[in-house]
Amino acid sequence: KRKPDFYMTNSEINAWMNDLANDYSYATVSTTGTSIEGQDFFQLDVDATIVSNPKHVYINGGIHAREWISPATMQWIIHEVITGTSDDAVRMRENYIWHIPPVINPDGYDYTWTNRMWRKNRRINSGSSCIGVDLNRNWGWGWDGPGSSTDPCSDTYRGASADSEPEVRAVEDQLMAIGGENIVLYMDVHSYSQFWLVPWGGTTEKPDDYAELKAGGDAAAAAIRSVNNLSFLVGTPPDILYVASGGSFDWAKGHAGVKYTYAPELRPASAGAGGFVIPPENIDPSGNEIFAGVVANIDFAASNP
Ligand code: 0X9
Ligand code: ZN
Repeated sequence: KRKPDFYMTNSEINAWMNDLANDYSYATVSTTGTSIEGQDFFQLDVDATIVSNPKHVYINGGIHAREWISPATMQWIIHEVITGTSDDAVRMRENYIWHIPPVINPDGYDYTWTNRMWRKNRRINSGSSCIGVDLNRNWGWGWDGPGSSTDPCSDTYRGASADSEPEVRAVEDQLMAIGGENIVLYMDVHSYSQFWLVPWGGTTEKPDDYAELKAGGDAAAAAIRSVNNLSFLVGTPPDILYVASGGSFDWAKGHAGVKYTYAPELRPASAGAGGFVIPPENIDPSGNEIFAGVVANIDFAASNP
C-alpha cells in the first residue's frame, strides 16, 4: 500500500516517511538539516534489528532538483528496508544502520514543480541576479577544480567557498559524526545515464583502492542486470562521463574516509528515452534494480573491508 508509485512533493514525501516510521519500532524520521531558504529536510533511519556494533549505510537522494527518479527510488529503498520480506531485505535491516535522506535539495525540488529542469539549490548569490549553487560542486575536497564553474549563472556553479551551502554541510556533519570507518557504503544518487560512478570525480587519477571500488561497482551492475536486464556502466566520471570537482563522493572518501563511495546515475540510459523526465511507472522497476545493486555493493564492501 505504501510503495511509492507516483512522484511526490516534499511535504508528501515527509508525510509518507512519518506514516511509515510510526508503524515500525526500528524506523525513525530525523532532521537532516535546514536549507538555504530555511526549510527543514528529513531522513529515514533504520536501526539494525539484531547485530551489535553494526556498520552504517548512508544514501542521499535529490541533490539535483530535476532528477525526480532519485527521491522516488530512495523512497522505494526505504520501503523495502523497513517492510521487505525477501531474505535480502530482512538481512539488510538486521545487519546495518540505514540513513536515507531522499531529498537533500528541498528548495530546488519544490521549484521543479513550476520549473521542471532546475538543478541547483535556491541560494541568492551576492553580486549576481542568478540563483543557485550546484550542490554537487560545493563539497570541500578538490573544490574549485576542473568541471566546476565560478559563474553564479552556470548550472555547475561551485559556490562562493567550499562547503558554503547548508544542504551540503548537513550531510557532511552527519558523515563526520558517524565516522568514515563506520560506514560500509556511501552513495549520492543521481539520474540519468545508467552509470555506477566510482571516485575520483575531480581528477583522472585513481584512488589506491580503485580495483576494489570498481569490483564493488561491477557486483552492483551484475545484480542490476539480473533484475530487469538493464546495463549500468561502471567507471569514474572523467573516464565515462566528464570531470566534476567538489562532488559528494570525492569528499565522503577523501575527507570523511569512507572507503566505498559511489554516485549511481539511474535510468533511463539517454535523453531520447526521457532523460530527467520519465514516467512514474519507472519507480517500481528502478527501486527493484537499484536495491539489488545496493545489496550487492554492500555485500562486496563488507567482505572486502
Ligand atoms: O554532474 C554531476 O554532478 C553528476 N551528473 S548529473 O547529470 N546527475 O548532474 C555526476 C557526478 C559525478 N560525481 C562526482 N563528481 N562526485
Ligand atoms: Zn545529478
